[in-house]
Amino acid sequence: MEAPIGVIDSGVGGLTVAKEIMRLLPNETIYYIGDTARCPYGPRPRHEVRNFTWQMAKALEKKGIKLLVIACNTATAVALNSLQKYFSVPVIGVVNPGARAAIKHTKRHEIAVLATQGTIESGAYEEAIASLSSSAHVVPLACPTFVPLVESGEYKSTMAARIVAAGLQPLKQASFDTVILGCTHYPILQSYIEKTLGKQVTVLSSAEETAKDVQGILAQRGELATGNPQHKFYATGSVPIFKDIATDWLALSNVAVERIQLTSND
Ligand code: I24
Ligand code: DGL
Repeated sequence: MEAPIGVIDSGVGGLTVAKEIMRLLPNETIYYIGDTARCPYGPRPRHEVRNFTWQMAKALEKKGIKLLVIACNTATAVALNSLQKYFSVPVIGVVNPGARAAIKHTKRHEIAVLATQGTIESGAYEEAIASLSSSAHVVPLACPTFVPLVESGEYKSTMAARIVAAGLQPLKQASFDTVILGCTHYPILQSYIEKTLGKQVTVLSSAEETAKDVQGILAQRGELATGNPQHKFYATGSVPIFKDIATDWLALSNVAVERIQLTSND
C-alpha cells in the first residue's frame, strides 16, 4: 500500500528513526512532523508532552497515513498507550523495540537505559522490560546535558567526550552488559558513549529496532509499499534550519519541508 508512514517527534532528533526506516524500507514514503518550535520535550511536564504529541498525531491522521511511529522517546513514554486506544492505524513507539532488543542481548540480565528526564521519570523502559522478562534489572540514567550538547553542534569536540564521560559517571559501579540509547539524539554521541563504557558493554539504539518493527507490522498486514517514495517534512519552527539538518543527516538533495501550525482543538 502506497499510503505514507507517519513519524512524529519533538524536533529534528526523530530523523535518526526516519533514517533507519528509509534504510530498511526504501520504497516507503514518510510524512514527518517535528515540533521544533516547542523542542525539547525532555524537561517538560507529562501532560504537556501528551497534549503536543496528540496534536501531531491528529495532524498526520488527517493526511491519511497507514501507520504512525512516535520517534520521540519522551513522547512515547507518556502518550503511546492513549494514542493506541484512539487511532485506527497501528501506532508504534520507540520504547518497546529498544527494550525487546536489550532483553534479547543481555546475558547478565542487567540493562542500563540512557534517556531524557521525562522518559526516565515515566518508568516506561522499566515497565516495558519487566513485561518481557521477570529477571532483567534496569539501571536508569537521565542525561540532561546530552541533548543540548548535540543541538549546540559541538558534538564532535573533545568537550563532547568530556561531557559524555561526566554524564555517565553515575554508572561507574553498575554491572550492566547492555545499554539502550533511549533518546533520539544519543546515536549522534554513540562512539563517545561506547568509549566511556568500554568494550564489555553493547550499546543498542531504539531507532534501528523500531524500523524492524515497522517492517514487521507492514509485512504482516500486506501493506508494504513498492513505488518511489515522496517524503514530506513538516516543522512547527524554522523551515530552513530543519531543511539544513534533514538534508545533511538523511543525505538527500531535495528535502520537501513545510511549516505546520499545531493547535489543540482539531
Ligand atoms: N542536531 C540536532 N538539533 C539541532 C543539531 C542541531 N544543530 C546542529 N546539530 N538543533 O538534533 C536544534 C535546534 N532546532 C532549532 C529549530 O529548528 C530545528 C533545529 C539532532 C539531529 C539528529 C539527526 C548537529 C547535527 C546536524 C546535522 C545532522 C546531525 C546533527 F547539524 F547531529
Ligand atoms: N526526542 C526526544 C527523545 O527522544 C529528545 C529531545 C527532546 O527532549 O525533545 O526523548
